[in-house]
Amino acid sequence: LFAGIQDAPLDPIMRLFEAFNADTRPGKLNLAIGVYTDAEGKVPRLRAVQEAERRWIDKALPKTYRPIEGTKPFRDAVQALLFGSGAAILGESRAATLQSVGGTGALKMGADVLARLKPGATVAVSDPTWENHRALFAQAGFTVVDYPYFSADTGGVDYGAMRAALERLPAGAIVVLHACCHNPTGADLTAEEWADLVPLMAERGLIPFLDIAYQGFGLGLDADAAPVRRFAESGQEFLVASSFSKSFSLYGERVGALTIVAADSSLRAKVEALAKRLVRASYSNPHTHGAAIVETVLTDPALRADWERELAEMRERIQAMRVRMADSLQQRHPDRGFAAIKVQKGMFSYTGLTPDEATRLREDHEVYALETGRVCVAALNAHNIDRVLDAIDAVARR
Ligand code: PLP
Ligand code: TYF
Repeated sequence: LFAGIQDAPLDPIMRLFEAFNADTRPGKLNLAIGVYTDAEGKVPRLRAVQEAERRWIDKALPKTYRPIEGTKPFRDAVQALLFGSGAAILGESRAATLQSVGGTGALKMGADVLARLKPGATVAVSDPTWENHRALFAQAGFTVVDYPYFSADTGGVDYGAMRAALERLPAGAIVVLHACCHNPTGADLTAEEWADLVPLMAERGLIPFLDIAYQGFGLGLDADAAPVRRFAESGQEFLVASSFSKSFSLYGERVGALTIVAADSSLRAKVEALAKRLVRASYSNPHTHGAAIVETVLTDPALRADWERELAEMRERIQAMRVRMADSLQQRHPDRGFAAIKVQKGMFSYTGLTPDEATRLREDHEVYALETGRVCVAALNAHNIDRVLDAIDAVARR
């Protein structure tokens, strides 16, 4: 039965994660995986999350099944977070939101819905992108191609090349777009570029699938969702995968949501029913605990305000690490383009380190980065940053 299975490697993030866990050196430091740690190097338990959990336990509610699509307060809160609390689309009933198994589950549910509607379509992802995008859409039966995105010369987006490639895609192709805090590069489109891209997608008949896994980590909760809001205002149909893993520091609880925006409410009802049928035959009902916590924090005004404050603290802490890293490395290696780290957004940066440099960083300095040169800036803090900067300096010197 199993003999015919072909060996295939785990994706590089998971491979390094396993190597890190097996590493017995006491000074090992993981900048390879996308997890936010606080000033003391710990994965935070957010204050508002802890309070919501206490309330949840005190209520001791029965643990019955949740609706397939999640509760209405949860879905409404997700839409308000995405579209803005006073957005016109909230009253149009043309957006369906379903609770998902993290952001990954939202992408997978969206891929399964699209596979029914556009079998065999092309899915275009940015070059580079989060490792799992390609595998996930390929597994759902799509042909995955990439579009140019990152410019190593500027540390930003090569929007001209990206636009030209999108114009060449066939109508009906699905285009995966990182709404903010691009993983792995940290390079985001500008507001002007989004203003150009949104109508282009409609003109070309392309299907936008926005991935927003880091809302609040770039410029702020509203500013980071600006691309989603622009698509909503354009009237076109699109999908959005939200993840709350990072913004609530609830990675293992697997809380996310898929939002499908249709042209009108009757089409919304059709696609929502399709998504629910697919979920029913896939895992039947979503989790209770994590989503109940997120729902409480988003809907209770005091907890909401405290969460927003703590999220802002996380964002500002990352930004402070970016400034220190960029300034120090730029000064020591003015020709290496390290200054872009300061402009890049979110948890990651493409540092421009070569695979060989990343290997020496791991072997000689116990610092794990991806071979692509991606580092998780959100894992730096005042205790480890000097050591990391000296290590990068040392490997870049040879
Ligand atoms: N999309 C992107 C761009 C990500 O970086 C991640 C997680 O790292 C996800 C989706 C998946 O998020 P989750 O852990 O909630 O499944
Ligand atoms: O891009 C990253 O580093 C991660 C991706 O169990 C990831 O956020 C997600 C889930 C997981 C391991 C890695």
